[in-house]
Formats: sequence, structure tokens, C-alpha cells
Amino acid sequence: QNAFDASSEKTFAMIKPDAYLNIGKIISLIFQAGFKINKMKMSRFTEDTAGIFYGEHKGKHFYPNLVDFVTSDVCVGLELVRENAILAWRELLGPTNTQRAKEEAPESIRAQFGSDGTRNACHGSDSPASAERELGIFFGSGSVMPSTSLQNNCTC
Ligand code: RTP
Ligand code: MG
Repeated sequence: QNAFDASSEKTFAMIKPDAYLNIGKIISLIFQAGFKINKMKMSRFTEDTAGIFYGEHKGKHFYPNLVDFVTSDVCVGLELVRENAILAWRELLGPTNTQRAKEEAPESIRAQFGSDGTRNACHGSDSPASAERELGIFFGSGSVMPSTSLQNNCTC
């Protein structure tokens, strides 16, 4: 479980397609909050891999919109390590809904970089079990998430 010492915890963070152009600012906020970045990978969801990652939300009213959004461009997945990392990262994210984040936590990442209820800049695991599952999807051996190879909209 612990990459560095007994008090450290791992979480899975993900910069979503609406925010990866702000990756520099978001990584600064991650380091300022005392996290170490243990792994980082840019990748793009397909409908199938989004269905694996967001399986718990299948059937919910926002699911089709969520899949359209996360497959629209690349995401950046990170393994973050810190004491109490899961809660600390979700605290830094702020409320799920960007409008609520702006009202209740104006310094939060979602308040600064999100745009609505679904396009909310970043993801964070909600429990040790989901952190293990999500880190496995992105970084496990035989990961279904390939590293990008000009999968993004690069025009160079
Ligand atoms: P996340 O999983 O991304 O860290 O966010 P969360 O735990 O705060 O929210 P969750 O309930 O797990 O929802 C997953 C993602 O689905 C989109 N969503 N849209 N009403 C809506 O339009 C709505 N509700 C949720 C968001 O992108 C949310 O982060
Ligand atoms: Mg969630």
C-alpha cells in the first residue's frame, strides 16, 4: 500500500479533458499541498475503457454526458502519495459541481478550472479500494490505458 513510509497513502488523481491544458498550474497546486507524484500518464479513454473506469455510474442520468466528456480528448492520470492522500486530494478538488465549488470553495481546483456539473477538471478516488482499482486501470500490468502517441489534438 505505502510507497514511502508507514503514514503515507496513495490515491489516483486524474486531470480531465477540460483541464489538461492547465496541467502546469494543477501540478503546482499538487506539490504545494505536499503530495509526491509517484506516477503520471497521459492517455485517452475509449467508450469501452470509460465504461470500465466509470462502471459504478452506468445507468445514471449523467452517464452518457460523462462518457462523451472523458472520451473527448486526453486525460492525465497520476499516482499521488501523501499522508491522508485520498481525503486531502478530494478536499483540494472541492465539490463535484463546479458552480457549488465556486460558491463553497473558491480556491479549490474545480472552482478554478471546472466549468459545470460534469466538466469539473479533475477526478479523485473516494476510498482505498477505489484508489487500488483505479491505479490498476491506469498503471497496472496489462493496463487498458495506453500511453498517448499523438492521440490528442496536436497539429504539429
Ligand atoms: P470524481 O469521481 O470525478 O472524483 O467525482 P466525484 O466523486 O465528486 O463525483 P461522482 O459522483 O463519482 O461522479 C463522477 C463524475 O461524473 C460527473 N457527474 N456529472 N449531475 C451531473 O451532471 C454529474 N454528476 C456527476 C462528474 O464529472 C463527476 O466528477
Ligand atoms: Mg467519484
